[in-house]
This record gives sequence, structure tokens and C-alpha cells, in this order.
Amino acid sequence: MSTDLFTFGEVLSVFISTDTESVMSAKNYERVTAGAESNVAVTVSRLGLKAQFYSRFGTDQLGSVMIQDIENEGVDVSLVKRVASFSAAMVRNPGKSAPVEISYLRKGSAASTIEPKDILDSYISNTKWLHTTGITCAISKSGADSVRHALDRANALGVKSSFDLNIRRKLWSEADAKNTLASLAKDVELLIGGEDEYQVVFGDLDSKKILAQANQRGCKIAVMTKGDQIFKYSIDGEYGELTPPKVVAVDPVGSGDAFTGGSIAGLLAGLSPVDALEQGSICGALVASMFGDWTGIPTGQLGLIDKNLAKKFRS
Ligand code: KDG
Repeated sequence: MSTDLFTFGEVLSVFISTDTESVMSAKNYERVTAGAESNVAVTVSRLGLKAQFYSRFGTDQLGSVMIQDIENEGVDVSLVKRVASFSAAMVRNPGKSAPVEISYLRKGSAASTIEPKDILDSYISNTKWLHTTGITCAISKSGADSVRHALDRANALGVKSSFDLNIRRKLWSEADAKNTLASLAKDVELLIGGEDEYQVVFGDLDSKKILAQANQRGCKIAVMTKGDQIFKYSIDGEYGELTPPKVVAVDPVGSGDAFTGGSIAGLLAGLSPVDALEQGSICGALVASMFGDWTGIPTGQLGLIDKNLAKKFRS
């Protein structure tokens, strides 16, 4: 079966305190499955396309439940491996009346052992789009090598790809992130990152200059986001800005991945790059308006959200 999207990375069991805003005093937690790449796979699947996800999971129950959750979203998980290690987790407060604070339990996890030979050419040649992120680069050297390998193979095989800078400062220093990510932010159909992440990787503060540089490095569509504020993009040297739909933000975690997934699905469906980014911004806003990484992801068909939903949010 050929797929529309192939992506890989670490999945986390996210434990969110439900009784208080501080993990220091919480007694009760809700567990949800999340992770940047699997969030993108779920978004693409909800929008009616075929997404395939790869990772290494531990042989633990959390590994089993996370695989099941992703599969329940219609994502093909048939390639995943189970290894003698543990599956990663994250602990956080809900962030309703206090800033979100997170801590990871992931160093040395099953997914951090992902290596380039895991990513077979057949996974890439079988898909229309490869998506990767800087998080996989941060979790281990073999993770970074795998991302580099996958992006190189996608280019060699003529498969479109995207890269989300996704710098996680709890996982590595800005200097290390820049060192690794600067050489990966090139030759992709879609480069995504927050303004601060682009500044770290490109070593400049001038957004227009950075985005133009990204295009010159072979990133056809370069998008610079800034939370719920106006985002900037440059497509083949053409600079533009878009205002995301206004929603009451309940939980912004995961909205960036919905933005990415919605944009990729739109591009795969044949939308113009600007219309695809607009669809992505609607998906991102909907996720931010609800609690959890997946709750607000809209459904759709053939990669497109419902026309009425799009009309409601169109700027
Ligand atoms: O983008 C949302 C993700 O950050 C979240 O689901 C957890 O992937 C995650 C990470 O590594 O921080």
C-alpha cells in the first residue's frame, strides 16, 4: 500500500495533572499520547490521507497503549519496532491558570536508539511526503543521523519532504541545536520553525533575510511562525504574511504540529502553498482552542478540511 505521508520520531505518554496547576502538589493525572511527528501523522490521517508512522517503542505497556492510540487514529503503525528499553514520557501541568511546565523522562529511551538503517528506502519510495523534525535530532546522535539519512534519501528518490526545526531547549543547548540543524535546514519542500528557532539556526534576527536565505538553501516554502500571531513565509523568494484565525487559546501544545500536518495535507491535496498554509493555520488554531494535542484536530476528506469550516475561519 502506498502512503501519502511517512514520518518517524519519538512518541511520549504525556501525564497531565488534573487536580492542580503544579506537578509538585498533584495527585491525579490524565495520560494522553503525543509527540511532534505522530501528531503530524494523526492530523494528516484525520484529514483523510494515508499516514504511516515509524518509531522504536519499549516492550512496556505504555509502548503498547501509545501504538494502539496512534493506530486508532487510522495511522499505519505496522512498521514500528519494540526494543528492550522503555517508552518515553512527559509530565506537565494543564497550563490553564499557570504557564505550562514540562519535564521529560526520555534520556536513553527506546526511540533514542532509532538509527539510519531503520529507515529503509522502501518506506520513502512508497510515500508522497517525508516529514521529520529537530526533536529526533536532539534525542540522540543516531536519531540525528537517521533524520539526515531520511532527508538525503528522499531527495535522491524524488520524494518531497518537510523539516520542522522544533528546538527543545530541555534536550540540548542552542549551540548544539544550531550545529546540527543548520546543515539539515536545506533542500526541503517545506521548512517550518518558530521565529526564535530560525534565529538560532540562521544566526540572524531579520525575518525577511532569514526566510530568503532558507529559499536560497533549497527550502521552497519557508514558514516562520510566532504562536497565535501573524506568521511570515517566503515561497520561492516571494515574501508574505498571514494572520491565523482568532480563537480562545486553551492549550497551545500540539497546535504547531496541527499547523504542519494541515499544511502538508493541503499541499498533497493540490492547494496552492498559501491556501495550504491557511488550512494549516485553521488546524493549528482549532487544536489550541481545545485541551490536548489531538482533541481539536479537524476531520476532512482527501486532505482538505470541510468547506464550511474553512469558510468560517477564512480571513
Ligand atoms: O509539539 C507538541 C509536542 O511538543 C509534544 O507533543 C511533545 O513531541 C513533544 C516533545 O518532544 O516535546
